[in-house]
Amino acid sequence: MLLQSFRWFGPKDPVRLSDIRQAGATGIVTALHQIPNGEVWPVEAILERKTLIEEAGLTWAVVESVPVHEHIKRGLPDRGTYIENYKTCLRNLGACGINTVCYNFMPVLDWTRTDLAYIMPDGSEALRFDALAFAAFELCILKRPEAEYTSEQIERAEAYYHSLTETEQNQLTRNIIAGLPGSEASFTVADFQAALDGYREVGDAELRANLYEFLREIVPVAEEAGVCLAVHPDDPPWSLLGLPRVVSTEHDLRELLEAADSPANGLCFCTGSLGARGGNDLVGMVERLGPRIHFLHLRSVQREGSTIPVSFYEANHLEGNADMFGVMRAVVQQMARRREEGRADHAIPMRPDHGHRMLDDLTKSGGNPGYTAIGRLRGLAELRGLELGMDRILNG
Ligand code: CS2
Ligand code: MN
Repeated sequence: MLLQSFRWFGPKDPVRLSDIRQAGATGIVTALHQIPNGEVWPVEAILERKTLIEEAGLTWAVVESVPVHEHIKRGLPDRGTYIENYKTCLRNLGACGINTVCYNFMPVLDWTRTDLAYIMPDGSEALRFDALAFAAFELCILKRPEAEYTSEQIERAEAYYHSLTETEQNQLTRNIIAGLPGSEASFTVADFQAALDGYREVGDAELRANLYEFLREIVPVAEEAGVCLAVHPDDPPWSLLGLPRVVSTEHDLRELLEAADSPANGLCFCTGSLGARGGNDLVGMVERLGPRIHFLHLRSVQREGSTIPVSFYEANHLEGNADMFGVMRAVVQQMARRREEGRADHAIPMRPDHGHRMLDDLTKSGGNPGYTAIGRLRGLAELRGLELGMDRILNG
């Protein structure tokens, strides 16, 4: 069965470990967010966090994430120091018995949404990416000189921008650049443009080369340390603001796996991120790439069009565009195959990723958008039921 997990942002997270235990998860997904990107995670700090989790009757299943320093992504001359620090982190985590490490390779921005409180017909709140709002940010707030839009798109974006109050314009900016939960950076508009400028010389080919070089460096260390790497896909899975993105499609994932062909070089299969791109065949991807999936993020999005960039909102876990039944079938089959092969990692860690803000959580202030307790509890409960039914039907 899946190793049912919940993300926890550490002692400051308003969702407590005891809440997570009551939600029925046994695994914790967390990171030492207090340590700046690029620095080594000391063994003592790892053990301190691990003890906290175990004292609550849970296990630290996955590290999400050990962030990759921008100088590695940009391929700057001093990247060697950051790569060495990354290797030390992997060795330290492995020595503490933590065996799955998630990371992403998105330049500048981690996951991106324009609306963090999109009201659903049932009154709950979802996260949403609106392509028009994003264009308004790019054209009217950031005023990115090289932005590529047709004159009709520009007209619509400008009209949208002018329909917003000043508070709404500021909120849109904050939603995009102030850093969503789990992202390691937060910007002002001026810093943000400077961060984008850092990628002037880094296109698709360069970013791929930097990623594959990074993997060839760290995968042998991960193998030795007994750690499995799990790359999180781009969210949304297409280029934003002229930045390259190279972990968006099945082709990208295959190329990445081949760049360092070891079981330690694997995937965090996020159905929500990959599913925002209609061309990604989620079920087929689990069937074809399954042996290298080390971590699962299960959630669904509802797309509102078909041409990229498409608008979408985060749907309930069993609704929206993702064929969650088909994905779960392929996952349950993959785990059965692993048991037959005697693989130790047959219980794949899975978290319901995000959830809607609902019920009592609507009256609470603060908290991490997408990471309120009750919406994720609902997601986990639905996914757990789906898995149990699937497992009984397929495996008896
Ligand atoms: C997000 C990200 O969609 C997601 O899972 O919560 O923070 C994600 O965890 C990171 O990009 C992974 O490195
Ligand atoms: Mn995800």
